[in-house]
Amino acid sequence: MVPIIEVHIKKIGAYAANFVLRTTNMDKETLTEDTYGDFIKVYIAVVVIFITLVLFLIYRSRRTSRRCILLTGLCNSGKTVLYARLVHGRSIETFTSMKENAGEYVINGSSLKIIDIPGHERVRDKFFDKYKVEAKAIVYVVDSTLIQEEICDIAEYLYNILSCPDIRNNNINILILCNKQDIPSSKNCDDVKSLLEKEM
Ligand SMILES: Nc1nc2c(ncn2[C@@H]2O[C@H](COP(=O)(O)OP(=O)(O)OP(=O)(O)O)[C@@H](O)[C@H]2O)c(=O)[nH]1
Ligand SMILES: [Mg+2]
Repeated sequence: MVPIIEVHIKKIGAYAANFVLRTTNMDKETLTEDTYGDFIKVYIAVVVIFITLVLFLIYRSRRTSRRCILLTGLCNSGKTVLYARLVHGRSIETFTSMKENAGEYVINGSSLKIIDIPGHERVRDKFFDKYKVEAKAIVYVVDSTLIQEEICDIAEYLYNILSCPDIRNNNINILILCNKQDIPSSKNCDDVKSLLEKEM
């Protein structure tokens, strides 16, 4: 971006020098039309540089403003319960989410935005795409009681997230949360890990 701007500025500098030389050598009659044309060109160049600069600053600020933790995972894995515990400090009764929940989680004086992305296949990609550019980290919530039955879908969705260029190119950390450990039939973290490794 910077070299492009430099080249533009150099071009404008050269153009302006040329413009001054030409105008001083010209008759008054020929001056007006050409001068006006030159002025328009310089004006357009300045506007283009300005727009490029503004777009660059917007792009950079979007890249640096990653402060969201995305809660992702299949339906019923426990994302909304986790969200309510983090943001509201309590458990709630939940229903299948069809839209995201967003709230602030304050820790050690600084705050993070928590986004609970619905797990339903029809809507999850839409919400993930909306928030992936703001993702600082991702929590991939797994229902440890259903890991064997759902391993195919769990691995596929995780693979899609891992291979998303926005996530891969920005080294976004992903935590795999083995949820529902209070249920006796749940698989422990080592089992979940090896099942996922085998499937992927
Ligand atoms: N025993 C147990 N149940 C849990 C736990 N976390 C969530 N649940 C239950 O799992 C069910 C689904 O939880 P949700 O938080 O709604 O799941 P979700 O991931 O938000 O699901 P979607 O909105 O469909 O994507 C609810 O009945 C919760 O009470 C847990 O740690 N232990
Ligand atoms: Mg939910």
